[in-house]
Amino acid sequence: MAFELPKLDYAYTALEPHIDSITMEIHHTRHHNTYTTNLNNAIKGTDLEKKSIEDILAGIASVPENIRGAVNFNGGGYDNHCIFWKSLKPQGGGEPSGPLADAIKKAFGDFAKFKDELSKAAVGVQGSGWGWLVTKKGSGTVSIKAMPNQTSPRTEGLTPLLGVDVWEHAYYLKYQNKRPDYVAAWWNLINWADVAARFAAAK
Ligand code: MN3
Repeated sequence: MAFELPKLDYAYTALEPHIDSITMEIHHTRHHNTYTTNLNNAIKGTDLEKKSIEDILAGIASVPENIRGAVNFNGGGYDNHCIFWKSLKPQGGGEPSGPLADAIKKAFGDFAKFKDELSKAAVGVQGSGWGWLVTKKGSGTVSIKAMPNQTSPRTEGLTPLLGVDVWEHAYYLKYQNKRPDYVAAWWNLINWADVAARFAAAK
């Protein structure tokens, strides 16, 4: 079964003014679509066609060498963006509650410190990449991880919970080179129920 570009749960205009509609449309219909197409092309005719994206990325070391780079990049790009759209919603933001809030407090002291650290990690990515809140399956704990390009935290045995895309295609039309402003605005869109569900599933 080929991987499919997921439909968004909201309109391209729905995340205005924090993320503009043209950026949303191009990001989804072109960038995410291209990762999806190129992932499918890379795994065509291989056993990977029968695997989930989670298993493919977690097992990246055993992917045949001739397609490993393409699978790492496009598979990561496919999965990262699936998580990205789901983790956002119109009128999102605020703070999480429940076990996720407790884990964040335990790891960072309080929510403000966590927000500051994830923002710094994302803004500090050199070139293109992502800032992530991750967990290790079964641990019940969370941490921050900056990843280059489209490399998924799953390739390092981690489960991604919440990620901010800091490729220029994610913000340049509206924010130009002001990545910190984009990251600050992104916090207003977080769908914490979605992030908490991902954390609960990994516990
Ligand atoms: Mn992107």
